[in-house]
Amino acid sequence: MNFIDLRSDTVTTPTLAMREAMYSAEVGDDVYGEDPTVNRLQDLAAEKTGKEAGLFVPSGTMGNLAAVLAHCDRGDEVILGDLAHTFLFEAGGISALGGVHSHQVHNQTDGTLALDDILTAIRADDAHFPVTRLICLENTHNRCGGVALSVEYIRLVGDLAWGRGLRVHLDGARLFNAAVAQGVSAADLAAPVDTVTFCLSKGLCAPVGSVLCGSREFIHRAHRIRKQLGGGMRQAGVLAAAGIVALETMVDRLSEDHTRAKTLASRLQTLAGLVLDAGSPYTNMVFVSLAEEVPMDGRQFAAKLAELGVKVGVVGGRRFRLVTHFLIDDSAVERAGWAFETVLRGA
Ligand code: TLP
Repeated sequence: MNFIDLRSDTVTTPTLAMREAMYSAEVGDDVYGEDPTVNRLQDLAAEKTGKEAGLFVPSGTMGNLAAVLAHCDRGDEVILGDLAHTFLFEAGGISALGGVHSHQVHNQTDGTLALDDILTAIRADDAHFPVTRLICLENTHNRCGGVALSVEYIRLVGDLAWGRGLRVHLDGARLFNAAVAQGVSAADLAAPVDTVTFCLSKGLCAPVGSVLCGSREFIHRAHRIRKQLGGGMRQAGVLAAAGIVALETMVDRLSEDHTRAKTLASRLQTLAGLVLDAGSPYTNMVFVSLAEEVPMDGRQFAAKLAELGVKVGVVGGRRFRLVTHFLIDDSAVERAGWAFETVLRGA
């Protein structure tokens, strides 16, 4: 069956232009720093985020991990949201591999951390406490519905941190969705932070990879950590070539995914038995739950949808995440709406 896969934008596949670029990519050994295509991608990523340098890494998880490890020593503390991807879904890597202590602050529904909560979380200089070193933000915020953080808010956090000698890392897995949704540049969103990771392999459709960007000195440190993590790649130019096409041609079209998410949400909102999250969607994610009267749990409902050719993410007992992306066109949105209606009718 030809599935309509709304589980994530990670399911996108490389475009024809990417495959052609991969085929003809000039490559070298990147562990020697000699892959010209990787170097070009890193320079382009740095330019797009307004930072001095970039480091190509295999995944967003490794980008965030390398960033936290490069910012912090063992026993240092990072302040991050209790719904942050780095806290929830990165296998505890910052503590398992870096000995970094996480201090979770309540994530507001708009993806922010309240400034007062951050201030309260910053440790005093006392031998009983770990040393607060870093604040992590996420943009767009995955578990807060794909909401985008504004330049103004990120600047407030940056000012707060820098005034106290702390650093800020931004998990910008979907940084370009945040930029396109708000009509600002990725560099605007990254200006108030020290470092940023963004992913090439989500809405931008590249097959593999993320880029960690920051100062030249920081990236030099992160480069050694990437090696420690086993992330040194050799002729990685075949992957970086797709990443360059992603950055050059796939950013502006993200607005189409945002529009289709709105269309899908409007359609689902008309169906009795579904409750849309307040405000959803902000970007390319629709969060919707089964109403109490529907006599099925999320997994059973999702299995019925799959029988009709539609895959969705189940996030919690009765809640779904539907992510629009390059492979979801207008007819896919239509068919997804039809599938929800059909399963509800049979429930
Ligand atoms: N998110 C994936 C899954 O892990 C849930 C998804 O389908 O959304 N930061 C954020 C905000 C992310 O959403 C993700 C991936 C990552 C980091 C990690 O990226 P990868 O999967 O490349 O390690």
